[in-house]
Amino acid sequence: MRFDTVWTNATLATMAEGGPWVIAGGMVGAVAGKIAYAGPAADVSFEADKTVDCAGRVVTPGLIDAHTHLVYGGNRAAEFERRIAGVSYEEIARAGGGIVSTVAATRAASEDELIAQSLPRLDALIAEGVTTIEIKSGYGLSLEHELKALRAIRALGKARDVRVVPTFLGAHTVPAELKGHPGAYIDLVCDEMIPAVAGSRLAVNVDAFCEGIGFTPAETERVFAAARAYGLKIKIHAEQLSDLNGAALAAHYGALSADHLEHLNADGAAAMAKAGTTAVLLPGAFYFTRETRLPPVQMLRDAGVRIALATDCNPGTSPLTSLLLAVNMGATLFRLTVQECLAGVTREAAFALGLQNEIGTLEAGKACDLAIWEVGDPAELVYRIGFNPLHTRVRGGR
Ligand code: DI6
Ligand code: FE
Repeated sequence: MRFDTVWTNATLATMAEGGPWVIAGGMVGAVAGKIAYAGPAADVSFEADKTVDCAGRVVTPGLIDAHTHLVYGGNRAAEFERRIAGVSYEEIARAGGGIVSTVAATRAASEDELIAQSLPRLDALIAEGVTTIEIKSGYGLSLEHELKALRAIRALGKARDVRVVPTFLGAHTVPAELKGHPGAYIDLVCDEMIPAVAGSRLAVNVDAFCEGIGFTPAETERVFAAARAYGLKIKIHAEQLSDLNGAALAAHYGALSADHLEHLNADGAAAMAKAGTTAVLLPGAFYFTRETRLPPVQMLRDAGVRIALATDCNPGTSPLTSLLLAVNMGATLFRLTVQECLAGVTREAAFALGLQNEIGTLEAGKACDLAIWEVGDPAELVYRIGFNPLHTRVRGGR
């Protein structure tokens, strides 16, 4: 075989379904930015323009953060101080703080300021081997400011060598100017924002916060119907604080993923399995809000639902810019296995974004997005806390 670049002497965690967990003495060969071969080195003879000796290091697919709200203005450190003194997230939200205060700061920021404030967060994730990131809007909540945030999201993908998957989350909360009129705001989301977002191709997915402090299932369904009409894919924030059967609703609309899910019931899990909707679990939000109700991991496994892990990077409930810490929390807090945790930020995260044919495993035909780690055993990536063993990040074969 002939490769542009080959990485030899690697310990591969290919994350391929049904494949071996670890291949010692492995190699990855790339042609034109894609993986042409990943597997035991002994099986192939090759020529390559460039050969990189991995010296036994672990090589995984580039990491995928499948749920973030990375683009926002300001921060909520002051609110955090009130919360640790005992005021609840829901109390703060109902009193006009919470998401709404980030909306004010996001509206006040120019597009360039939003980009500048968001880049350090993106860089922190990239420094840990993230090669694909989903980023949601949802702190603009008007046509003008949602489009501004989506343009900032697109600009981040140009400013750095990373694949950015943009999601429109207009239905995050009702903006202050329409307080008490959720129906009128949903009209705006469905009749003005979704057509504009789809027309400008600024987002590929539509998400909604289906919750007591967010939108009802009926309102959420209107958003999904509009998304479907405009050819946008669907995601949902569901069952985070209460069980409104949001995951089942989203599954009914063929959603890529349902996210959070602490309060998911068995019917919801069955509906997700049937629709192929991936569960995205967010241990950073669980931890930061001091939630005690665990997501029903065993129920998801039994139902055959794919489980992804993500940071949920957002200023209110998960100011987390370490996907490796989310991975560690997936194991320590949610009792996912080491293999489930690593699959959750690679293969299963790709499914959560509908990109399973392009990224997420080390298999021929996928993008050559790699993370090369200064560890000898992939379990070390899950085990450590607050340590970044990334050696090299490869995106598109470079
Ligand atoms: N669920 C969350 O955890 C975040 N958004 C959402 O829909 C919180 C957003 C915030 O508090 O700013
Ligand atoms: Fe979220």
